[in-house]
Amino acid sequence: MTNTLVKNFIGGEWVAARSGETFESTNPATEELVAPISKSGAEDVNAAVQAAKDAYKNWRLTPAPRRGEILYRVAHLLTERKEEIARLMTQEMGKVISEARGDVQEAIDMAYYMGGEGRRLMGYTAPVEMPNKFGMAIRDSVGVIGLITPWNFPVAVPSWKMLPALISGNTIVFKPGEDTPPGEDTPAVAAEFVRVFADAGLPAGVLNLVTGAGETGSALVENRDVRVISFTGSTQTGLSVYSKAAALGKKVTLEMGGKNAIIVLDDANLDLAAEAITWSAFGTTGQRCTATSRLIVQKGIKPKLIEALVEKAKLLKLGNGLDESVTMGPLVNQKALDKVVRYMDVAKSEGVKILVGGERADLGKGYFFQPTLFDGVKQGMRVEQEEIFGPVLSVIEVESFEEAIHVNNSTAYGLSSSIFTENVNAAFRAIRDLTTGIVYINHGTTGAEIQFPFGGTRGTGNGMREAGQTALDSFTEWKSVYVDFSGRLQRAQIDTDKILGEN
Ligand code: UN1
Repeated sequence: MTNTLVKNFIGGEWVAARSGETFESTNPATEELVAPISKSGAEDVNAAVQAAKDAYKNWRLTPAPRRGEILYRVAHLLTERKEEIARLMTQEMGKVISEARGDVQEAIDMAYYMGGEGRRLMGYTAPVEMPNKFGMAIRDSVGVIGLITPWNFPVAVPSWKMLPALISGNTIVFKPGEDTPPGEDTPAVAAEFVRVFADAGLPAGVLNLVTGAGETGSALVENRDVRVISFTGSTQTGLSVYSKAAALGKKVTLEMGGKNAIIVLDDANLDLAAEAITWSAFGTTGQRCTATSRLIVQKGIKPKLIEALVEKAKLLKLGNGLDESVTMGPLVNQKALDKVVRYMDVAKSEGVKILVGGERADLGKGYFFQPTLFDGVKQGMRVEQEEIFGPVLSVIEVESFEEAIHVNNSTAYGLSSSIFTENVNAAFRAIRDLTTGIVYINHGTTGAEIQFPFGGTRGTGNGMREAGQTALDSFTEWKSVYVDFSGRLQRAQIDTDKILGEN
């Protein structure tokens, strides 16, 4: 892979950016080059959109079960190439290899799930008010879909968008990675993911890839032939995409930030909670939108739980994620590391106590930061409200169940939350009262499965959901169909009484 230029995939051809410009994708653990990448501009994006528009003519008419068969082949090829793609992912964005395999597995799961949807894509019929008349609502494709996806789940998250969009008969222009200067962070793995679709027999132009930075994404959002934008990434970029797309009347699916919490009540299973919190807070180096960044803990259990968490944080092994014994990789780039470092000053200025971590981890190379635990955090502090996106957990002590729920719900985000308790009544009250899109009982805040809706309330999104059946809502339009076989004019709402008893 190394040193081979990663090209755009447009109309079934791998082509360099028309400007000839490139940027570099580097390994965050070693700071070595992974690959040079094509830096695309509006002309590349527009060519990709045109290719997608041309391919749509046939793809929308391809029977959905046939489209599903291609998705099954995608699932098979991804299974075959799982290790290869996972290794490239670890090299490009740093997550440990076992997690990278899980990322690819999530796309395999989605390919099977949406492949099966090829024989469902269900609409519905309902009775109509006139005799000799039939009514149904069917899901229709939309056209060209624009995808803008993040680097933290470089295969799983694009798969949540691509697979439902494709099975529904749409064509795609895919722009991976957020606009982290100087470009995106996972273009090489995105290209290998797209190659799987091409090798599975997806017709030319149905899925197109353009790599680049912020201006590439803007060109996609601004192209009038792109009717839907599906975005996952930072709140700042997401809101800017949303407003630009809204001005052009586009449908937008947004998945943005999170400030997820685990609540631990006094009656919880302590060992289980400690293990789950460690995984949810420090897995993927805290760079999941579902990562736990707040621990809301009842007073009684707090001392023992904190002791267990400090112990576990110290046992994490930092390093290059390709080493199977490593349990925490680096942050994705210098900018992400600088942000985490800045939050240590914020914490100090807010009077927070650092129980463990709090500093860069010096491994010679790479963007490593120690797993960090903040104690004495109060609801409303910046470290409690803002998404840090690193291995940093704030501990907030509470007196009661009610206070825990209140603290959990008092952030600008609403993606996922969790509660550890052995009390079934408390568990069901929590399900009722936690105002996030995903709720876990006795399980950390990460680990959503693809057959259920994924997304959040408040500032996390715009009310849309990914995955599950709800994914189809982003990529289809409803078409209501009325068939009158009476041979005469039957006016709905007007001729109903007159016709009563006739057939
Ligand atoms: C994300 O963090 O952007 O639930 C996605 C999880 C994963 C997906 C996370 N299945 O943590």
